[in-house]
Amino acid sequence: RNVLRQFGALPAAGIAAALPTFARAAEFSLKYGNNLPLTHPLNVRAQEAADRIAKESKGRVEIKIFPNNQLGGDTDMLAQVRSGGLDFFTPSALVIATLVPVAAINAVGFAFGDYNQVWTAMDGKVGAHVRAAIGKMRLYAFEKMWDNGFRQMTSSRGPIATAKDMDGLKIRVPVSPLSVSMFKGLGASPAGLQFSEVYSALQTKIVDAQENPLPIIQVAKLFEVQKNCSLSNHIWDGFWFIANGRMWDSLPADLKTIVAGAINDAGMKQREDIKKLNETVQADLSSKGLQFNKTSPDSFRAKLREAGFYGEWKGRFGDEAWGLLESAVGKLA
Ligand code: X2X
Repeated sequence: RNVLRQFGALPAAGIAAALPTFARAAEFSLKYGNNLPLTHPLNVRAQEAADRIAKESKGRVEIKIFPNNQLGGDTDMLAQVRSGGLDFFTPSALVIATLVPVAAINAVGFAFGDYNQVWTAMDGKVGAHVRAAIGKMRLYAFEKMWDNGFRQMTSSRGPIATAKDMDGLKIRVPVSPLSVSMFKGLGASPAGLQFSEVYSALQTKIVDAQENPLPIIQVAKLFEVQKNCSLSNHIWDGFWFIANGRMWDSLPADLKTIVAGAINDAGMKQREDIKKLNETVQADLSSKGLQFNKTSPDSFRAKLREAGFYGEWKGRFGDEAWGLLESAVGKLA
């Protein structure tokens, strides 16, 4: 991993003499892992950030990206970024919530009406509350959250128009207590699976359905193994760009400024990419055979209320976080 850090106890001249090629390696050689295909805007913008960081740090910081679950699924990467085996990771809010429960606050069903509400909350007090909680786990969360998107449901069983159509539906959800609870509340049979397993689980009909934002359905080619897409906008989901806390603390201040500046700027551009994609992705997926339908969100909300979903999660997140969310989106339960 970091050659100079490993040999930090040796006299510098000794290293240069013994290991001339290593001496030219970056001072901080860092690994970033994520769960998305290389073509997703998250990877495109992360590579730009890595290039900018290499340039601005004059080669002192090198970030190598491992996309598409190359280093294991989300659960593995979360463990690795905690231990220091990985330096950076971008878990969805749903996924980091297995470690930092309040991080799922943005994923409360049907909370956000639009992106204005999303970024006001996540760049404001809701985001600050979550970042502080992530910090307590010895992880550093960069300020700007990256966009995953509004989650939509796809199925090979037919269109979902109202909550009734979800009865007993075998649907894959991320490994996240909130997702499982929400889809149980809607009357479905959710299975928590890592994203690395989704395509084959759909292909082999272990599950009939899944839910994800349209850009993911596109880049992960889920349209190949699904027939219908029901536009439900049931959860807004984003990625926290996080760093191992010990690594982050060990970076000199000037390098922290360079790294954070590049990553936060890239995140803002990535949000714009998703916004643009949102304008074209439905037409593209239609042309590939996915059949779209609108849904009746009121039927889902009513079912969730009836199931006690909002009351339960208000209790689990606590009054402070719930209050911050409601001040951004209005009364929820
Ligand atoms: O696993 C998913 O569904 C994904 C890609 O949206 C997340 O990272 C939560």
